[in-house]
Amino acid sequence: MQTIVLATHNPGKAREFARLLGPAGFTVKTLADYGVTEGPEETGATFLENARIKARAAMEATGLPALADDSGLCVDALGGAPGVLSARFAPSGKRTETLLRSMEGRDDRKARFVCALALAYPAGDGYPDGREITAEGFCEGEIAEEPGGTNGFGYDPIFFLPEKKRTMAQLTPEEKDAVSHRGAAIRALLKSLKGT
Ligand code: ITT
Repeated sequence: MQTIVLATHNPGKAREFARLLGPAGFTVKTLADYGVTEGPEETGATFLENARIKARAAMEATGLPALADDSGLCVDALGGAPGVLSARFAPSGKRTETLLRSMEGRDDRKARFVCALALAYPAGDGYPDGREITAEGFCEGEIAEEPGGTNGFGYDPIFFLPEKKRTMAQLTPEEKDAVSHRGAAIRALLKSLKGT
């Protein structure tokens, strides 16, 4: 069993990682297990840059392989916003409402969830600076007219999946994992890990 620490303070993400990585043979620890309460500043311009910043900081703080996720919602009609600012563009508890308001009267409601993962290893095994494995996943959908469902977290209640005719928050956890950006990114990461 390989132990990895999840470089996230978001409990919604942590739940999804635990259920996706446990069966793949990982022992999953959290930053709280190591008393790390603060994340680094997310100064990257892309999801991938921010994931690498968070993974490296957690690996350095714990000495363990660390997996970070930087993710968000990109809305076509808003020029890709909120994008990397998804966690910061409005106060906590007001984000879905703020986004719905900025979509009022817009016909083009296309949007995608993006998830970038970075797994940073401590130095060793012939890698003096440590090594890093990255992966990305996407999920196409639309911004709903109003929130629906109580599963998941974050923007899930306003992310409508036309093929499922439901919002992400109306899917079961297993259904979300099968179609979500995070599920896709983890499957890609596990595939590259197998190849190393
Ligand atoms: P960490 O940096 O500690 O991991 P965070 O919540 O700050 O936690 P991000 O900077 O990656 O993480 O921001 C992601 C934002 O996108 C945040 O507002 C989430 O609620 C939202 N988001 C990401 N994945 C999502 C998902 O599967 N469903 C709904 N919203 C999601």
